Amino acid sequence: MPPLPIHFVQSASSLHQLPTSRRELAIIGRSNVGKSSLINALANRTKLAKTSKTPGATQLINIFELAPEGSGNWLVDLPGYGFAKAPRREITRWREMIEQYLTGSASLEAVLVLIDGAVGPTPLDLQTIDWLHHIDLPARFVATKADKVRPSKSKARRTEVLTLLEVERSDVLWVSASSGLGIDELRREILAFFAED
Ligand SMILES: Nc1nc2c(ncn2[C@@H]2O[C@H](COP(=O)(O)OP(=O)(O)OP(=O)(O)O)[C@@H](O)[C@H]2O)c(=O)[nH]1
Ligand SMILES: [Mg+2]
Repeated sequence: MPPLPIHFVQSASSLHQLPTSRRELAIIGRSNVGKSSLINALANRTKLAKTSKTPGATQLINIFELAPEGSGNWLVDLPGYGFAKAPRREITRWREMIEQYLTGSASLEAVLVLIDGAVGPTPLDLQTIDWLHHIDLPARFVATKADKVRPSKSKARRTEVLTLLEVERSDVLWVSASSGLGIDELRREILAFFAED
């Protein structure tokens, strides 16, 4: 499976700054879960989306477009939630920006919800998933950092993820931006998502 041909379009701090698109798929999850790294892995690039060891790397709505230019097929990288070290005012501003985008974007049709596979679903993850359900936004679950889960813990962690999310095995795709596990499968799913009429 070739890398996804993705280019950066623009950053925005508000929904109103964005041009119209054809279809959007947003990536959400805790700060540091690996959202931006996943975009880089999908594109097989290292610096397309900004990543960082410390949480809070992504602070704006970042629009990436699938080729060709002007297709209007957007992969949207968002700031993470649960970044407790930022000033309270910043946290509120980010939350409002993300919520405004997720509830207000007309062409947003689904979200990839990233769960840190090395940590397991947190209460804040579960709360966010409930809220996505509440606003009727279809979610595909992706467990990240599979390479960080020790083989001896892998089975238990996979079961824990399914139990806490209350979903079936096929509802969670395990990936690793480092090893490449699951990346081809996700590329295929994303292409299929944008290929629909
Ligand atoms: N081992 C391992 N580390 C990963 C993986 N994906 C991301 N990381 C690391 O996790 C850290 C956070 O990655 P980011 O992609 O910046 O996370 P993010 O979700 O975009 O974070 P925010 O922008 O702060 O919300 C970085 O140090 C990455 O190198 C992975 O699959 N395996
Ligand atoms: Mg990021």
